[in-house]
Amino acid sequence: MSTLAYEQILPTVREELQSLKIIDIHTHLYMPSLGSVGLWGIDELITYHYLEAELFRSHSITPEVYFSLSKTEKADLIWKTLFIDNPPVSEATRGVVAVLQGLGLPTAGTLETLKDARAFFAAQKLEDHIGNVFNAAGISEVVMTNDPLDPAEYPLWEQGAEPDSRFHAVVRLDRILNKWPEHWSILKEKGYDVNLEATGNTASEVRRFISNWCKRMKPVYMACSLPDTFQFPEESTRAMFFREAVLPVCREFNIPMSIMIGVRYLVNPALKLAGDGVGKADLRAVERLCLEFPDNRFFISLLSRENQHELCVYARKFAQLMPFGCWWFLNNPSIVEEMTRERMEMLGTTFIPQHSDARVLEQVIYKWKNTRRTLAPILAGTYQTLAEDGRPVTRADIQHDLQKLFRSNFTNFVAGVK
Ligand code: RAT
Ligand code: ZN
Repeated sequence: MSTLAYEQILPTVREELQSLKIIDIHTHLYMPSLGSVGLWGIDELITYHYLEAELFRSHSITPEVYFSLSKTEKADLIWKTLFIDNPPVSEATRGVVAVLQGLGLPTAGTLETLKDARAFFAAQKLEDHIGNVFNAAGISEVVMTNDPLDPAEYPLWEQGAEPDSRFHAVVRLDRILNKWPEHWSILKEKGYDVNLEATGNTASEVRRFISNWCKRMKPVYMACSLPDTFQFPEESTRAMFFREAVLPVCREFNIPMSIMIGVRYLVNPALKLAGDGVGKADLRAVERLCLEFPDNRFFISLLSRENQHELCVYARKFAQLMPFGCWWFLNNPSIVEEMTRERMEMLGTTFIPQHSDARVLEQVIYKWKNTRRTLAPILAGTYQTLAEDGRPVTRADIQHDLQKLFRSNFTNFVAGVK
């Protein structure tokens, strides 16, 4: 294949990014057999917790009154405040506009627009709609977040929820690892010999519980979000479960553990899901995990912008780390640009640039549109500099790298091959 002239590089990257089918490696979307756990539609899009946080900056309603409203009333209020009374210029509000546009719907800031969107979604059949949305977003598969202690979800798995090849499972361990006092009794009721103090057989029984859920869900990895104060090792049930239950099960099933560090949970509890904040983490905990468990692999995403450079350095030291995504408060073009440049400069193409974290099905449309738009000039700039330094690139080079970044870095890391 012939090498690309300097000015062909950006359009070629754009074309290849456009036709690429991406694997979305972390979402809160659900296969249809998990029923109402999966959110979709205009009212869910408008009441996304990223937008709820923005409502309270532009409207005097208190969280208490807001959360007592019905879903439709909440959506009406947010639409009026953030889309009619103000132009939707923030990242999260603009996302709703991009979804409407992506689905061919009107986008103006009027009440009519909301009515039209409601009518459109009311007419969709979920099964076909999922296919249309995946197509519009340019994704082939998504990875779910499946907590075996989520009361809305686990009974459906126990009844044998039908798998769907477009949706991969993940055993999410937040309730066990971060909220043991509130959840140990559920394991006890299910016949596991555990106690609140996590003594006696508790660790081995937690291991048996997680292992049974891996058999049932066939996860591509296990995952947990962790506070900015996360330490390892430490005197805690969490550290003990990591060492004696979670990481051994990862090795047994040959799957990675995903650690997402840096959340300050419920900084403002009144805001509920929208109430979490961010804090800088101590990455020595990650260093110690890598040293103590060289046979485990870790997907890793950090919430604090200040931790990103340090993570790149650690990834250069420990090949068992796979940095992924620009998570949550970092998923804004200005920060995505900075982080992705830094990662490419320090790690080449051995990372996963982004995941959507979509909570509402149609969000994948705007999140992946934004990622493609932000990343194209960054990737092209890298190839242009390389060409200036004497190694012009071909279309095949670009295809090779995009396949790695958005597909095979994930599939290979999950399978444990390089
Ligand atoms: O981005 C989000 O929606 C957050 O609320 C979290 O769910 C985070 O992504 C997580 O997986 O913990
Ligand atoms: Zn998430």
